[in-house]
Amino acid sequence: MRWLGTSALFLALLCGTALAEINSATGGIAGLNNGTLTNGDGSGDAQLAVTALDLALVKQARDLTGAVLAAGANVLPGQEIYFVLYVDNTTSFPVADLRITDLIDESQFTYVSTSLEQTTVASGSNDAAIWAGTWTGLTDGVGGPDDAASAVDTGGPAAEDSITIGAVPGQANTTVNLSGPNLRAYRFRVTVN
Ligand SMILES: [Ca+2]
Ligand SMILES: [Ca+2]
Repeated sequence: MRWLGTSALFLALLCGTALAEINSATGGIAGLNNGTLTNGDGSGDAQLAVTALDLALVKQARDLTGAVLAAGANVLPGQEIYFVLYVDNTTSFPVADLRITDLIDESQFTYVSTSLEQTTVASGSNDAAIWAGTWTGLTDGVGGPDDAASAVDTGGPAAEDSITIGAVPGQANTTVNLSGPNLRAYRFRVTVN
């Protein structure tokens, strides 16, 4: 028996600043008209400071029924669980070039091949509503003209361990944009080692 508390700590660490570079989401607000750039000489009617939209990335562990697993929940070797990653664009602006990277700790989990999926639901959707979304399959393969996500084996045990979504350098998929207000969720399955 394994305590998911170990995994939950792992998740928390992944979302912390120490390891933010391996589990992070970024996106820009598209379509802002910078008058300065439009006129090219600084005489435009507006000069906008464009800052990246601060998107919170949430990572959850769930059982196969979609129930969110709390820290301290028991999981058993051989049991399959889901990891869900989602970002909620609460604004009315589209987010352009969303990128997410998630590295699987292969000492604890083994990726289940071809289990990547995505859904888009209304901003503010709760855990149940996210799970009830219409999930569309994504391939493990990398790059256009494939789809928006991939899973790659970068070493260690012979299973995929690097999950990327969007145009992440080095494991680039098609560019991901997210209109607002919408919540985009991705999920994949792993087996507990
Ligand atoms: Ca793919
Ligand atoms: Ca591997």
